[in-house]
Amino acid sequence: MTLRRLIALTVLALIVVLSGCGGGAATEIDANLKEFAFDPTSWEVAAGETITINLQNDGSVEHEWVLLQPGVTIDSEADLPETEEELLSDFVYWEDEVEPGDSKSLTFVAPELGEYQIICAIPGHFDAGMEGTLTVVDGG
Ligand SMILES: [Cu+2]
Repeated sequence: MTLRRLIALTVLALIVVLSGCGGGAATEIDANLKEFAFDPTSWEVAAGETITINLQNDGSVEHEWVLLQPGVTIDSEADLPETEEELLSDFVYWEDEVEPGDSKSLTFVAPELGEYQIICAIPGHFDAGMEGTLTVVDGG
């Protein structure tokens, strides 16, 4: 291998590595859930990207990772609707739940640019502190 070819390959490898970083926005995120918090409490992803989320429940009861719709935030559980049907149609952009001690990897498509509230919608959990933020940035 000539030196010139080695340099060319090195530059190519660097471009591949750097372009994979996408300006800091992840296409794979981890979320650990327990009583009564998310870890971490904030995530950043790129708009329109297919995001893999690795949910892990380190707690002793079931938990949810619920991404609320654009423009929808709650201050307390009293703001949530009475029925599951209304919750899903008017509040939830994407959600899934995980049993205690269990983990799963799922995908969702990141919504438009903005800041989104993440909650656990199981009664008592949001008010106890299960809240986070998903920031959606331009993936460029
Ligand atoms: Cu919970």
